[in-house]
Amino acid sequence: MPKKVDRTSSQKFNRRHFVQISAQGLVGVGIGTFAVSNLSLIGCATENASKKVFGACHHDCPDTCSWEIETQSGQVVSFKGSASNPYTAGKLCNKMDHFDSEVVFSPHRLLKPLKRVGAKGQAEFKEVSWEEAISDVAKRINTITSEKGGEAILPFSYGGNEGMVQGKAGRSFFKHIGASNLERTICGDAAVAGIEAVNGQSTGIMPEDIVHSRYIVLWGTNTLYSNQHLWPYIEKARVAGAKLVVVDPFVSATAEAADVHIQPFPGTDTALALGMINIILSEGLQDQEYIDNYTSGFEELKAHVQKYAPQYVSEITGLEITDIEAFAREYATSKPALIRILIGMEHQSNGSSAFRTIGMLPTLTGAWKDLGGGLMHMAYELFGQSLNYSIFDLPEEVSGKKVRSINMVELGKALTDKEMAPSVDALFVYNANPAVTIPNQNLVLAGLKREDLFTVVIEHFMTDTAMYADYVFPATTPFENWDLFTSWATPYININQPAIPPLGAAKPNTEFFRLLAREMGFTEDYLYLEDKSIVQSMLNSDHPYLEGITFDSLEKTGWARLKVPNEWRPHAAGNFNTPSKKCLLYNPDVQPALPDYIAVTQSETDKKSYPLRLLSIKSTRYFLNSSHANITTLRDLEGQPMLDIHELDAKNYGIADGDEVKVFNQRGEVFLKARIKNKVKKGVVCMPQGYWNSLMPKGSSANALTHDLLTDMGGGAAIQDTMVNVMKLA
Ligand SMILES: Nc1nc2c(c(=O)[nH]1)N[C@H]1C(S)=C(S)[C@@H](COP(=O)(O)OP(=O)(O)OC[C@H]3O[C@@H](n4cnc5c(=O)[nH]c(N)nc54)[C@H](O)[C@@H]3O)O[C@H]1N2
Ligand SMILES: Nc1nc2c(c(=O)[nH]1)N[C@H]1C(S)=C(S)[C@@H](COP(=O)(O)OP(=O)(O)OC[C@H]3O[C@@H](n4cnc5c(=O)[nH]c(N)nc54)[C@H](O)[C@@H]3O)O[C@H]1N2
Ligand code: SF4
Ligand SMILES: [Mo]
Repeated sequence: MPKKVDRTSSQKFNRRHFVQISAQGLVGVGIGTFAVSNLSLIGCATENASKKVFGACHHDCPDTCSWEIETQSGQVVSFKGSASNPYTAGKLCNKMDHFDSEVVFSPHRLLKPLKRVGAKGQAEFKEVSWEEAISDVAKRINTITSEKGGEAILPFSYGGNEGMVQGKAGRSFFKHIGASNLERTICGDAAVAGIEAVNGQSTGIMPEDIVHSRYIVLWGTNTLYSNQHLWPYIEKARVAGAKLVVVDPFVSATAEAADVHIQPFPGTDTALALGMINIILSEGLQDQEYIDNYTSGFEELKAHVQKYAPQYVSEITGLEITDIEAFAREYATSKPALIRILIGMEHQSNGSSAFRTIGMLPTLTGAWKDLGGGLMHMAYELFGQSLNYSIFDLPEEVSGKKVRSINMVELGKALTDKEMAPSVDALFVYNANPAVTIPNQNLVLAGLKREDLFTVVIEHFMTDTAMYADYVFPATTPFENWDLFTSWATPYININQPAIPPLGAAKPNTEFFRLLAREMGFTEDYLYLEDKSIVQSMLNSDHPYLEGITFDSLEKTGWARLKVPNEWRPHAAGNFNTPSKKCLLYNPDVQPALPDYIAVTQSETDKKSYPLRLLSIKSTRYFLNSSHANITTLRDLEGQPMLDIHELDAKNYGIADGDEVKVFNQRGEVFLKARIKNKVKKGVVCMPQGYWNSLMPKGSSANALTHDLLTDMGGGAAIQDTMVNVMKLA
């Protein structure tokens, strides 16, 4: 049973999952049971020589740090960031500095397949062999597919491993069996849909070029925590005279470090950007020549923004008119002016429109013409264009198979919907921890509790999701497997060579699916691709961005920067990725054709019951989403989660700084301490996302409150469109 966590004892955080060895011979999961002795495991390696291998961080993080591992007689003797990579510059972040001891060789790591023997969610398992476990899974899948069809099976994987090999594992297998398709939209899709609606693609300027910028807007992104390796470049620009503006409804660490912090109400950026356009156009601050040459729909936009007069925008955003005007004027008249957008801001019902509108600003001012001017967003399209993905090609009858799609944001609904035909009867979770990270947590947990749901989890740790599994399989870490890492926000590519053999009975994700395919009697070659050959094949490309970058060269250097042109000004002369090559200020192919500020309406009763807007953001410095939130050292450094509340709201509720409070709504409740540091505006509260439910009082964390509403475009998660109430605990 989830025990009430004594939050004064860090020990408890680690011990939570470890069920006592019972008289019936059940084994506990964790401490001691599968203890990995670093020395005993790798001490038996036969290799005596010293070896250096290259790798990279597998996390869903824009930085994709390069690393080097040295082994001696098969033992890891050194693990560090690669100093040769100028971007990540030999520094891993505080979350990953001790990845070797805190994850790879953690005594809590899962190293044996486990079979459930207790009730769902009780984390009572017994160790089984791979043979037995795979055979059982195969039988169950065969039964389900023959009775209900492949669509009764749902793969659920996300960015826990971003590798081209371990991240994409299982995709062909699930296509082959005709499983339901998972729409993987929780991170970035809404942002990208917004930018694509204007520019046709999301690649903007390259990260290092921010040093040339003299007016930098970090719009809805917490660079100091979430994109740390960009920060030194921002500092360089500041030393050279750049002004730094942060737009964020929360006083993030980055907002605190900025020259100017603009603090709108959550989800109102579309109105703010439309208001800025109104001011820029009415004051004639636009670059009309650039607009005339490289855009379409200018007149429609000009007419549209009339209604976003400063007064109206001030009412929506809660910003002073003078601040909105100053921001618009400074942005339009400073050169080079750069807007850095990333992802966090998309998690609003109007989130995609916010990106879309902000995406128009550099076009209207002609900022794209300057080196260091324009928009900085993603970089993954560069890899999509240049790598060779043909190894993943499937025969038409497999790839073209029509199957239903299930949006990952709506996992709770999909698992509990009684009308759904066929019902989801088997769930495969890997590279993800949905019990913590998916909105409407209690609905997700209700689904995971279903006795008739067969759940398989592949993991490093006994996560809150794995606790509900019927079978848990131990996964390797990047120390133990091959991979190739592209990056979603930099032009750097990394090879990942295994440094040591898999620990215990851990296997790469890919191996799990090869074993399952074999057990199910499938013979198709595309189900048996070898990890190393995937890396080799993807690099086998003559695209100019990959000139001189080969499997052999990466084996020697570890990383490489794509050979994109040195002076990267993608839209200095238009050249947008739209059919007309123009930036689409008005886009009739998208609904609505012009972005508008549209807020979610609440019923009058709900307004009274849940008057506060909740932000649950990745303000954690020591966790990466829910990853690492189980590691005592990092958890201690991060401290307890706090609810930020404005002093006037606190006063209203009779809450003092440090009081224990309950935050609640229709979906759930979360218990934590209040912090009154005015990091949010009146009417807004904020708590961190990432803490494991099982390590929180009464087993629930931020997503117990969040809404599983979708964003306006891109099928993303409007997680931050959540209303709550707060109560002081006696
Ligand atoms: N330390 C750490 N680093 C991480 C992660 C982590 O969990 N911890 N997660 C990784 C992942 S998966 C991702 S996607 C990236 C995300 O990196 P970012 O895009 O930087 O995303 P977030 O930290 O979610 O949000 C950034 C800021 O957006 C603000 N925000 C929320 N709503 C709004 C809004 O309506 N308008 C505006 N203007 N701002 C808003 C939040 O208050 C927050 O401070 O970070 C990655 N890096
Ligand atoms: N309230 C709220 N919710 C959010 C967000 C928010 O800002 N607020 N942010 C959202 C965003 S942007 C994202 S990206 C999602 C992230 O949500 P998830 O993708 O669920 O991310 P993690 O919590 O990091 O879980 C990744 C898991 O993968 C496991 N893993 C790592 N490597 C491997 C491997 O090689 N094999 C296997 N089998 N497993 C591996 C890790 O141990 C970890 O448990 O959360 C979203 N949820
Ligand atoms: S989490 Fe991000 S910053 Fe930290 S090591 Fe990994 S890629 Fe680098
Ligand atoms: Mo993300």
